[in-house]
Amino acid sequence: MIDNALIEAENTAALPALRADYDSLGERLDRRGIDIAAIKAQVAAFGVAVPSWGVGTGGTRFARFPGTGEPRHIFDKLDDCGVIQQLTRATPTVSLHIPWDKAAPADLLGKAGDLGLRFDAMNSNTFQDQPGQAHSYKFGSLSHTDAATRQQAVEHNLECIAIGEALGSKALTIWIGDGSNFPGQTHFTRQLDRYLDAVKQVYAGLPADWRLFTEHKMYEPAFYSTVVQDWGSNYLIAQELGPQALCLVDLGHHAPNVNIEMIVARLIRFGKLGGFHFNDSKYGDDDLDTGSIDPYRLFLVFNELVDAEGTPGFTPAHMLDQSHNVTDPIESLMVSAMEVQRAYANALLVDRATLSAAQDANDALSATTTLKTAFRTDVEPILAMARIEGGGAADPVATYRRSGYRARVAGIRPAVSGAGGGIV
Ligand code: LRH
Ligand code: MN
Ligand code: MN
Repeated sequence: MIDNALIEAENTAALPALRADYDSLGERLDRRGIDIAAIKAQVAAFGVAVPSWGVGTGGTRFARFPGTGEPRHIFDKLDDCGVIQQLTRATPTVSLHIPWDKAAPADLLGKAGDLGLRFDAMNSNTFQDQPGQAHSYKFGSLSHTDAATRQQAVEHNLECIAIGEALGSKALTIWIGDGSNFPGQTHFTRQLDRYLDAVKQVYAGLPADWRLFTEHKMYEPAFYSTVVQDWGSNYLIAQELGPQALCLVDLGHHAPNVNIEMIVARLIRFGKLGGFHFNDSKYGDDDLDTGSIDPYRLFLVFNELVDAEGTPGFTPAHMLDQSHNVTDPIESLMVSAMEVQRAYANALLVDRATLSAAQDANDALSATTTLKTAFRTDVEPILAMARIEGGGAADPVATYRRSGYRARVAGIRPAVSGAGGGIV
């Protein structure tokens, strides 16, 4: 972890300028009828889960170029997640991927407890074969033509639930790569029926207070058709499964130019929005840092979420899902978590009465300007003040760099080879 004395020293140096910026922003928001302290409290209470797989350097199917001090196993990963939370105070939970993160639950709980972390949704993995596995997922998992392969995938998901129960998790996210690469390779309907039959067996194993998130993705690794390819199929699946099944929206899993914020609004309207995998993309499932390409889109998603706040039973899960190839993953994840918080804070500033009136009066210009006014407000002083008051750092990346954490762990964690490709 980072030395708290360093955090305090850096914060003390930053505080006079930050206080002036915060007060000035407070005055300006006050003129708009907004209480800055209330926004700060909402930001402070907001958290986004770190994906355990995000703290290692990612890779593409062409190559992986590891950084120094790569985490060796889940306990190193949790250490890195602990640093992210310590400095940002925006990431109190970690989302695990099984079997990548398999370890004795008591050890995982003990480590997380030491770091002040808890566990968010569990993720199953039936898109890769594991050593010693009886049946291959080359031609699918939960939708495979072979019943024994489907059964193996069902049992893996049930095992993920069992591990999650021991860890205090309350949700399972299922993403499958099942699909086809050639027209005619699979029968669309029979393949979906097999998937539904298998996923119903997983659903039947859910504890009463758990949720099942099904995650859609348009393509990749299947390049002609994918079983759970879009939000429409995902919605129909969740509907058929039952009330504990909800749809997970990964921002990178849509066709180019798709109106994601409108999908979010639709899923909210029908009570089926389960949560998010935040990231950003330019072309496909690029897994780039959240808000790095299109921060306005992220804001528009949060505009829908804030609009729906207070709807009974509306508690979407917020998780990051990114792959870091050219940055220090800890830095990327810290900045991304803060981008998510920023989008939330900006969305809280939307003057909803003015927006509604403009919508009802068909005043398109005034409506869109109302959103832009909120989006353009620099909320950084609110985020920084919430961080400092929560025990985090005014400038997490600067403090992290000064701490020498990466060099320190590089001394303990052996260098790894980048030979071969990587998927995440
Ligand atoms: C699939 C996905 C899914 C997986 C993760 C590693 O592209 O978004 O969430 O679990 O990547
Ligand atoms: Mn995802
Ligand atoms: Mn993805």
